[in-house]
Amino acid sequence: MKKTAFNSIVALLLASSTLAFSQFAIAHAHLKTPVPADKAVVETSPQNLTLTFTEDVEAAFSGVDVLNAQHQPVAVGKATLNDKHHDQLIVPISQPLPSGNYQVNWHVLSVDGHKTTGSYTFSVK
Ligand SMILES: [Cu+2]
Repeated sequence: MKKTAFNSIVALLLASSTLAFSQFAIAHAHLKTPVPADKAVVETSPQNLTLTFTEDVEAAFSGVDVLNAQHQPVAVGKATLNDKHHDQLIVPISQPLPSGNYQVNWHVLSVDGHKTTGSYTFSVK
């Protein structure tokens, strides 16, 4: 009897951890790897920002706003998806960025229909 009770507790724990894991697996798109990286200091202006998410995203409903240290918007091109990796958004920088700090505010719609937003910063030396 004791062993049966133990087994059902184990089964319950396994079931709940599987549930927790699957909820994590279907979670919204979170930013995994931005390039330049969060808080990076780069030598020269990047030509693109590349943002890799934890899930595939819809380019048409995803994009970034880049602000300089004076909180003025910086001109960026239309965000497109990497052809082969639909979790990767590529944003062309229209004109080379002068030295300074930049804030990237991103918003994406993941393929599961959820919207997420976030921000990070990087600097050009
Ligand atoms: Cu989601």
